[in-house]
Amino acid sequence: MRIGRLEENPIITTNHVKPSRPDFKVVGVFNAGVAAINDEIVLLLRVAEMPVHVPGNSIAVPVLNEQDRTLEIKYLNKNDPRYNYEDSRVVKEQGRYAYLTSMSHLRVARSKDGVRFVIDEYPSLFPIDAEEAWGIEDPRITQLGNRYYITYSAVSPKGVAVRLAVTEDFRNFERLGLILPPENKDVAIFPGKIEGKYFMLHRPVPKSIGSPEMWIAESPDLMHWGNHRFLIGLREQSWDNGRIGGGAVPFLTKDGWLELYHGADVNDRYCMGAVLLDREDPGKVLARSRVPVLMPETDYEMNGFFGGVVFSCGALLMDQTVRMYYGAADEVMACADLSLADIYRTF
Ligand code: MAN
Repeated sequence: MRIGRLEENPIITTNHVKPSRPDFKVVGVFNAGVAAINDEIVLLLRVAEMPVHVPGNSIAVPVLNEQDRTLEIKYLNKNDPRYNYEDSRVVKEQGRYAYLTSMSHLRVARSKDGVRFVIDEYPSLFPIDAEEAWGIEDPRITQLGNRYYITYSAVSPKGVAVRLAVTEDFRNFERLGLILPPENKDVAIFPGKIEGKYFMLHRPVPKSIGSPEMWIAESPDLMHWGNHRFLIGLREQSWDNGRIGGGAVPFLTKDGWLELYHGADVNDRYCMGAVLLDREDPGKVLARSRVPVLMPETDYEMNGFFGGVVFSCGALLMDQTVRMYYGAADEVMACADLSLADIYRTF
């Protein structure tokens, strides 16, 4: 097997995805969760959309109307001095997020070879209520028996919270509810109980004191989480000195749990790194990448909706190789095969 980025990259682009409504266009298909089911590889894609028709001098932002749960488009004046449009992902007002510029839903794509995907025509999970009014994002999929648990970011003016859903076939989904209040994201549940308990990685975003860093928590039932512990933090003068968070769902190797996490620097350049956690106590860190495992380099990683980003929500371990699916430049899906040996060399 050839190690490195797939030659077919990017494997899914916005042209491959049908908008959820005729007056919308797809601006990003990225940060997908991944699962192996029967003889197929399933990606649960984050699909970001924007209105097609935008009157001159304005920005159109899609939001879910909290009362009647229909989609509404708000028009903001580009010259309105209250708003700052410098970040393509968000509209800021006095330094805070006033709106997102796109709305995301989750959509299934299926493949026999893990490279060529057939994408569903319709959303699998679409924002449904006040806590999802600005969209749902960045799913991570954990298989437990024949059930696939999906954690995702529920974004609304109340903040970014974490919700849980479950499916057995990626056709019917059941929403189980909120597992972490705002602001938190980047949740990945470990694929199996450890010493009788479920574990998850999460990433709170402290507002007055502290930084966006990785924590770990335990649960008896996947819904109630406690015994929160700090896991790893930012490192000054490093590629991960801005914000870090869980990426792919951790998987077990003979050396312990391997987690591929994302780290951004203070200039919002997102790389992927690795952290090795103890098999019996995943709150114990055994090793961490000094240098990234993957950093934005190719054209599709450097240029796009938000350039300079590689961001994984899921990977599959195949013998000594890790097939990592990742969003590139917040716009397309890509894939890289990484050898365990190469990952360990970053420690
Ligand atoms: C960040 C980015 C965006 C995302 C918002 C809200 O700005 O990750 O892609 O839409 O947070 O979660």
